[in-house]
Amino acid sequence: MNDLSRRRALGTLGGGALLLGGCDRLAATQPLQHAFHGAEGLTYRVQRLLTPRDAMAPEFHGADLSPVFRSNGTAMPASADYAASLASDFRDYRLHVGGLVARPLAIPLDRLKALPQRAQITRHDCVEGWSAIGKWTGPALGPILRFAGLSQAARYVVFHCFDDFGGTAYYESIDLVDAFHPQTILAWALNDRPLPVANGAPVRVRIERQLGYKHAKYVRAIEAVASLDRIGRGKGGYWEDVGDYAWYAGI
Ligand SMILES: Nc1nc2c(c(=O)[nH]1)N[C@H]1C(S)=C(S)[C@@H](COP(=O)(O)O)O[C@H]1N2
Ligand SMILES: [Mo]
Repeated sequence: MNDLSRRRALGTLGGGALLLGGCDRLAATQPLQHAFHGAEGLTYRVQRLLTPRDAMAPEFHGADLSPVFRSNGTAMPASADYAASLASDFRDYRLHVGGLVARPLAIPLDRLKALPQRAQITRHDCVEGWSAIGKWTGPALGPILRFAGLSQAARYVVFHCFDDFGGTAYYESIDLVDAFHPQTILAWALNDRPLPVANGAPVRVRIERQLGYKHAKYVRAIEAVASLDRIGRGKGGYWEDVGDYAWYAGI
């Protein structure tokens, strides 16, 4: 797709009602992560030296797809809001993009599907020791942030989810290197079908260079922030705060 048609497709974001003005321990499979546990900045810098952060995650072929892409963590968010939205086939769903942006967005599902799409067959690695290969389809996150007018002050992107664990909604965050990585997409399809509820319907993020818990399911809102200090307990994600997982979970 050339720049012009990309801009046109993104232009559709501006129309109509759209613009308004929101696991357990680290497994032995991650020795590096584990060794530097507690020295987050160091892990991050070491990883940066070992692999360029903009390198692509390996992509696979149709023949490699796992027969079943298992679900992990929440398989059905318990909130009444979510149930109502699911019952209406997510017709009332809006992906909110806010925080440090010039133009907050509320994007309906059909608009997300009308944007330029990326499809990728990748391997998902969960720290609990399982992997699965799936095909994910959705728009890249970067152009959406750009369209929203991401502020110069923004350093991180936070994903707020519909599901909660004992009253705390699941959340995750990434830096702008991952936010603008071409394989970071807002997936609404798994294996060419709308995302099953167990895998995060209607929208889940794919951050292919990081471990499974970073791939927030049931995304309700995306918030651009300058610091993670005021998000949850400050470590940038539900499991980071509660389970002491590493914020940077590069693979
Ligand atoms: N909102 C939300 N996102 C989540 C989770 C969750 O429980 N809630 N679990 C995480 C973990 S630990 C993994 S491994 C993957 C599992 O994705 P799947 O259910 O599609 O296999 O989602 C991640 N994202
Ligand atoms: Mo996981």
